[in-house]
Amino acid sequence: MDKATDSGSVNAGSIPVRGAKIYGGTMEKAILVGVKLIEDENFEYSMEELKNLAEACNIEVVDVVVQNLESINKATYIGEGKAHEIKNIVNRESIDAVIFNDELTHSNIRNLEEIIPCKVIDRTILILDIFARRAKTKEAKLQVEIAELNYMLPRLIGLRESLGRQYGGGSGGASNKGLGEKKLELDRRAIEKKITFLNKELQELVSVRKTQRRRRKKNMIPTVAIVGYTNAGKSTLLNSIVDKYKEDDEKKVLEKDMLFATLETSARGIKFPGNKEVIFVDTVGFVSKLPTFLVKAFRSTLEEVCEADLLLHVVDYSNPNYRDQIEITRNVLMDIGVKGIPEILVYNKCDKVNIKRRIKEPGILYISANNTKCIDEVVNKVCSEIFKSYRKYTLALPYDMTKVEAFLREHGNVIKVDYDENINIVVECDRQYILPYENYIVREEKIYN
Ligand SMILES: Nc1nc2c(ncn2[C@@H]2O[C@H](COP(=O)(O)OP(=O)(O)OP(=O)(O)O)[C@@H](O)[C@H]2O)c(=O)[nH]1
Ligand SMILES: [Mg+2]
Repeated sequence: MDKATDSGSVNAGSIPVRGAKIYGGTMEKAILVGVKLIEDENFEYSMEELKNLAEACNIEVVDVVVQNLESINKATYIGEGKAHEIKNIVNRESIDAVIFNDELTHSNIRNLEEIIPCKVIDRTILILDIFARRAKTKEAKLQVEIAELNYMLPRLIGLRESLGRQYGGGSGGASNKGLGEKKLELDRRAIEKKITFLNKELQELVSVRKTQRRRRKKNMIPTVAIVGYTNAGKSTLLNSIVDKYKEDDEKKVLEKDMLFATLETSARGIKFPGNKEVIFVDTVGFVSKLPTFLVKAFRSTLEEVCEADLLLHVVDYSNPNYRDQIEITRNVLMDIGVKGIPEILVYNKCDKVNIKRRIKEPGILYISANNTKCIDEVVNKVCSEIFKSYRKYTLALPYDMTKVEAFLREHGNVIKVDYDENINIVVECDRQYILPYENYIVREEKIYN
């Protein structure tokens, strides 16, 4: 069977896209290139972030080239003159790669590589590369592979044009296709097939998690999704909560000072005092200009977020660009269809900030995720939001309803029981559990405001 038509045999590495797959063992030297458009206020920050992304790929940044433009040059992204300037630096400094702060089209890459004598890479490839390095579970690996193939698909079409010309085809209709063009057509079909195949495999994996979610929903255990920019401290916060409230020694999630430490969602069920059970879900972090097809590939993982009852939005308050990071996170959340879920903003890493010099905004939690005192504050706030429909009820039950006490112990926090002519129970719980016994309520009080 032709290799290219066998959906199982094509992998991202076999597709002729120059610049893709940059991860190797040795440290490479690179130049960063950015185009600053007039209205782009976040430009400096996005360049700094590009440097971090490069370093996460084991690349040494030797120089940074910036060009101010009114609009992007369609053929070469930067101006042609600038491309020649870069060529000189590449030759002088023995540069291995030039990295652009945006997603380049295939023809951009092709035109640039005609001038610049080294690899031309874009921001998307860097992000894909980091995701590929970090992916550990089968689910994460599948999602990254789907994203990589989706990145290649539109670029193949550009490649077909150039190869078609090269092999003498392209203009004479389907019957006169050049060899290169035919090969690429097969590659394109094979990639599409492979994407469908991988998506199916992914859905099977995801369905296990869906079943778990359904069970949780049935048991009405509320879910809190911990979301935010990469490296904000989401996993650290979850670990601190687990540390403090989990009786058994449940496995911790990975927390590390690197971009995209978390690529898979992990759920941890915690029972707070008073029989208040909550599932916390740690999620993949976001970054600016996160490629849409990558978000799409991770959609199934991120579905957990769409179904959460509350979002804990963790922010690295020590980062000067924390406001942009909030906005970027909210935009990605909107893209994946999150709407109408209440959000608690948690400004983290306050230990790194001289907080007295900043004005505290109301409604925001200022914490350090590794400080246990702060964890109580977070938990109180989460509980007051999640359990806001909880009330403190005093019931006077007849003696033929003794089973109710056991039921309420299971679903609520029984504070007191005494027996006179009735069974008198004081319990904190959700209204739904008390409804069958509402005729026996003698007092109802609010717990949270
Ligand atoms: N100084 C300080 N460091 C913190 C705090 N919270 C987290 N960190 C550190 O920040 C780094 C990133 O933390 P993680 O919890 O892995 O961040 P994350 O948001 O899960 O990151 P991704 O999984 O990449 O999205 C780690 O080195 C943590 O130790 C904090 O309150 N103060
Ligand atoms: Mg994490």
